[in-house]
Amino acid sequence: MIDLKSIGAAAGISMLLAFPALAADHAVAIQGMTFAPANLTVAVGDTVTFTNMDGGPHTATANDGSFDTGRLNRGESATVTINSAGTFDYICAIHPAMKGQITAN
Ligand SMILES: [Cu+2]
Repeated sequence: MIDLKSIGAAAGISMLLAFPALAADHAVAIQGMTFAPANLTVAVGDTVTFTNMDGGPHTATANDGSFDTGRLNRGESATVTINSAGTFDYICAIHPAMKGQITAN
């Protein structure tokens, strides 16, 4: 595992200028048959990590197919990357009444 913070600190400010902004990771919990937060705004290139806190399995599956965690059992996580701008509605493929939305700018 490379520690980017350590590299940046060692190399000084010029290193920071050479790197594009680092993508952020956003956490979404799946708990009580809901996505929390259900609405999330991210930057293009950011990642979203979904963690299933429920006893039963869930997914986070974009309606347009742009991302899909696949089946997450209890305690499992999956990270997806949001590669384009737009508004992405998603559901749990196992429980389609569960809905969430990610907006990427
Ligand atoms: Cu579900």
